[in-house]
Amino acid sequence: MNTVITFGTFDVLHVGHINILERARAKGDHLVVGVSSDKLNFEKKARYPVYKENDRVKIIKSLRCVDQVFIEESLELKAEYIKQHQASVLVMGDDWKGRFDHLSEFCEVLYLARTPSVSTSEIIEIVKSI
Ligand code: C2G
Repeated sequence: MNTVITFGTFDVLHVGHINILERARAKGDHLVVGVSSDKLNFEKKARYPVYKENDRVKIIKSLRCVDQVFIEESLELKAEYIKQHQASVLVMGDDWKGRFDHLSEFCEVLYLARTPSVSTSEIIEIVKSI
């Protein structure tokens, strides 16, 4: 089995999320997704996601391209998660370029181009303004 692992908040799911998950899955034959916890998001972005972690997990789990989902409790545990899931590839969007290069001692590290012109924060702003 060639396991690919990726991480994200995946709040207010949009096509950019689907694109990266489908492209990540195509790098192997089993895709494991670490969905970041509400607490981790608050620490990272000083706000809670719109959708709660259990709902975000349920949504991501329901996607055809996703095989397994767990909650990412800390940004610092990536090496442990990679080993635990025996991942051979880590995929991240290129907004994280360079940030996880040190993990190449455990698996291949790939940064894929983000989908332009769509983001959760922009969707939140649009909805607020309606
Ligand atoms: N993404 C993308 N194109 C967009 C928006 C997002 O390819 N237009 C990708 C991001 O690059 C990321 C994934 O979708 O790889 C999830 O994005 P976020 O939910 O914004 O995740 P983030 O808050 O960056 O959390 O441990 C790392 C974090 O958990 C990543």
